[in-house]
Amino acid sequence: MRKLACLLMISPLIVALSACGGDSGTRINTDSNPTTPVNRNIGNAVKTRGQLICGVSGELPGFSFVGTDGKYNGIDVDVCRAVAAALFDNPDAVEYRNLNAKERFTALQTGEIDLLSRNTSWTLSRDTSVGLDFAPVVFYDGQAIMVRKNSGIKSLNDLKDKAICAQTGTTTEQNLADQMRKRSINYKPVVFEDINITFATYSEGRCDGVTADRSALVSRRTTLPKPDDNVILDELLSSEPLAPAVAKGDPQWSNVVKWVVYALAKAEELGINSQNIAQFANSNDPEIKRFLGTEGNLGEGLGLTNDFAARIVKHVGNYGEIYDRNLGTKTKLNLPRGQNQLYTKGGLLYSPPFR
Ligand SMILES: N[C@@H](CCC(=O)N[C@@H](CS)C(=O)NCC(=O)O)C(=O)O
Repeated sequence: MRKLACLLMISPLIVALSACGGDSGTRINTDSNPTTPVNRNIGNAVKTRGQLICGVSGELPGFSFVGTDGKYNGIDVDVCRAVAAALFDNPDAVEYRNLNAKERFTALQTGEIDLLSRNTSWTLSRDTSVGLDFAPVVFYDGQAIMVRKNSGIKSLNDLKDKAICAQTGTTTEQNLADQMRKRSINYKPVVFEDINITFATYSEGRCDGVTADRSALVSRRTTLPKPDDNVILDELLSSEPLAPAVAKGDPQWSNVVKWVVYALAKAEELGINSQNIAQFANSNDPEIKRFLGTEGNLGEGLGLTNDFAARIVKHVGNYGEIYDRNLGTKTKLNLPRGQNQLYTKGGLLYSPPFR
């Protein structure tokens, strides 16, 4: 799957390639209406199969990675687990497929995967010409650059004529080109399809810097031989709202994934977590009753059981629990919540009403 496509080229050519778009080769519905619905019922197919097929990276600690126990973990993995919990009352009913940046959209469009939960930025063209339906953002991010501490590089301007490693098929590659063009800075892009080769090339000193989503740099820095010898520059090159996605054309399935993600934030807002959920079983609060499915029939509208949100929280936890165990201050990544805090605490996470 993960074929190396190393391109070490001079800047103008690679900028021209980037301008063609990191999503090339993945477009669907090239007719005049790219959003023509595809007649599918993915939710039913998943239920019949008894297992969700989830596309992840598998190469990013904190997001999706295979741990020493041989099991996948990470915030992206927990989104897959939450969907499986909602469908099957079993978070383990998931088969994971590792996908690099270039492969990910095709896998969704061809139906190889049911859900893409893989540090993917929501953009206009991915919504339209690539034919994706994004669920709510699970991690608000931005692009950054990592350099060696002893390099003396302090900003993008210091990267003039330097080699910068990046992964192809990403917004990363495009944003770097935009930012350098905006500043009229010449640089040498060194791009690969494979994340391990991207970071190994940087680590071997063949690139002066490596660029990716800031969270991915924090994540991959933990895998470098001497993490502390590397520094992530403060300057952000873009906004990267990372969200799960499904193939366009199946509103019911899209709604399922969307409301599973909202349920994670809503549970945190309501103060319901995996440890205390039992205490809410007899709650008199109508909002909590609807959320847990002890009253009303919100789940049925999604083709799920009315207790779908309770299943998610019971098995996977609320957003805060997921964040803390994968990315929080007690983990190697040690990422402060920042924008990924609930709106009630100054962040951007906000669930519409469960009503
Ligand atoms: N969020 C950006 C970048 C996503 C991306 O693929 N980043 C790379 C660079 S760290 C990555 O995660 N690769 C993992 C892999 O190929 O498995 C996008 O959606 O284009």
